[in-house]
Amino acid sequence: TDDAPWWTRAVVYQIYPRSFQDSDGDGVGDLRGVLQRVDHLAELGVDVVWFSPIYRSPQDDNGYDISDYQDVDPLFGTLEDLDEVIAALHERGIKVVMDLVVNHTSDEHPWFVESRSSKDSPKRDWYWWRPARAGMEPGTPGAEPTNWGSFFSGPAWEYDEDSGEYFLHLFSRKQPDLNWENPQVRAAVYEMMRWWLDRGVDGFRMDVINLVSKAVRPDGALPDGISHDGRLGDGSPHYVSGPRIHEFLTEMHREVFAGRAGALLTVGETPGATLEDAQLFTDPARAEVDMVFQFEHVGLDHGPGGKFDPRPLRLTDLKASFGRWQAGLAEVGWNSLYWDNHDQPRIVSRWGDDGTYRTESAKTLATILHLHRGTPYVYQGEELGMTNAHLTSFDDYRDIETLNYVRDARGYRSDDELLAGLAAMSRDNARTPVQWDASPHAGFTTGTPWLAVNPNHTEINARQQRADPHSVFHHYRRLIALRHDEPTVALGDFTMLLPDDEHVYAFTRRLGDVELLVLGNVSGEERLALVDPVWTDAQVLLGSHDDARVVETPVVLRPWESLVVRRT
Ligand code: ISL
Repeated sequence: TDDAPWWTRAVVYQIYPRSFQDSDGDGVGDLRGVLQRVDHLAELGVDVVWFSPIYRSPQDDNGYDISDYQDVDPLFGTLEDLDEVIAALHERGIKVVMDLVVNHTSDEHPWFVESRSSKDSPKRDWYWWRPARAGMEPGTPGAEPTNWGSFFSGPAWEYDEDSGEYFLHLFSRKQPDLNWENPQVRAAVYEMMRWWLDRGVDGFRMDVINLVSKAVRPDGALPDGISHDGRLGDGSPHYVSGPRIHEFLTEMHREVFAGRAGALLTVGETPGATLEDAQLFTDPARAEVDMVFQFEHVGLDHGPGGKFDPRPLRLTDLKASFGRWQAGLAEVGWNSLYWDNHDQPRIVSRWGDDGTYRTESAKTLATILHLHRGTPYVYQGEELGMTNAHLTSFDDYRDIETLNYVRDARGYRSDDELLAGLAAMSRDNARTPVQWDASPHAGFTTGTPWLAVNPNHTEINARQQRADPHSVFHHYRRLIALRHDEPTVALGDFTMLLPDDEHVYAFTRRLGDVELLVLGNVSGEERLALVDPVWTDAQVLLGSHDDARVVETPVVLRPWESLVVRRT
């Protein structure tokens, strides 16, 4: 176990800078704000901080639309501020991972400005320019080169009148897709990545990296997707983990990481990736990435109408999914473990109870996740048990995915239905400012926050929780310490128990002579867990309820109670 990579014992903390801490009163979080809060991160004990994008950007998608990869947006500060942040984190033994958004740039990036300037531009081929569908009048409905829909509603093609051609954008029309078929594009990306590593960063979280290879035909055409309404089709089979994706990642590894890979952390964000894809992406022998963010579990509560039509989670589905990924990446590869990020609703509201049992359910969901085999990710505020925003009006939302969806869906869903879908699933739920204290705007800003602070900050905030040993914060701190101190958490084998139980999540981890049992009651009622009598009188390492106890079998679990038990 001594030769296992360092990140098997590590916990990563994600900062979404816009909502973390504002230092200058403009209502938007910034890098000097991060400096004010490094002690919070050090006390929590995390090993790595991943920063969502702070690069120059028109902010159409909150920085995931980049116009200069090698500068900091004035909204967040300067390159010098970033150097200070990196130094302050390094001083505390915390590594820094940058977001790498290279499936697309902003339409205001000089590369795209040049590419758009003329059909003869030397950079024309850096993006996906295509003529109208054969026999159709350019710019008219249905004349797009393919029927692909964008992730952010509407077609994935934007018509450019000046040249009479369309460009591809899988996300917003201000996020044109780069053409990775062109070797100059790849070389420019790798050069930029080396520049960041030379500046002292410790790795990358690679935005939608499994979408960069498109299934282009030898004649340059892109295929239509299957369409259910005769209009927009599902193009994903033609760009999710496309034909050259492994070739590109191997090349990136060789060109950027070779020689320094051991000290770095690389994680690919891979929506739609299957377990089989992930085995290839994360097999160390192939030298692609260390781990990926897979999306299977965060899709389990999507209904027939998609993410904004949610249905209740069945715990047995979650167990089947996680159990399969644990087994599938046991021999080769590695899992990343997450509930939350800036795109997902808050876990305590989603699959926990953000009312009566908020503290207990936040702790229990955290325990279940962190005791799996893989590298856990904590999204800012998750360590406080922050809840969804509970917004009640369309005007309160800021997220482009949400706003575009509302514009489209108003034609076929009632306002009440829509508002319920957004309240449950909108990305803005995760993006309300971090709740530092009970003061106005929660200590986040002295100005007007870009997105309203959750009024529950008077009860849920970092100051209160740091002072309370029974808080969600201290539970996360203990989980992180447990991963550092107990090799079985990092490297033990995983065995799922009680796969058919709809309320109790149960599994063991084993390394050599040490075995851990994890039990979590994922419900608001008392539940009984039938476990092997060998666990009788075993020692509880960590519980959601602070009255230390030993195990009697069967175990009676109080509402939302969880236990981590150890025996040798
Ligand atoms: O948020 C989503 C769920 O509806 C996804 O479709 C999401 O857009 C997808 O996971 C890709 O996410 C990443 O790339 C996007 C950016 O908007 C997200 O914030 C980012 O995490 C485009 O860069």
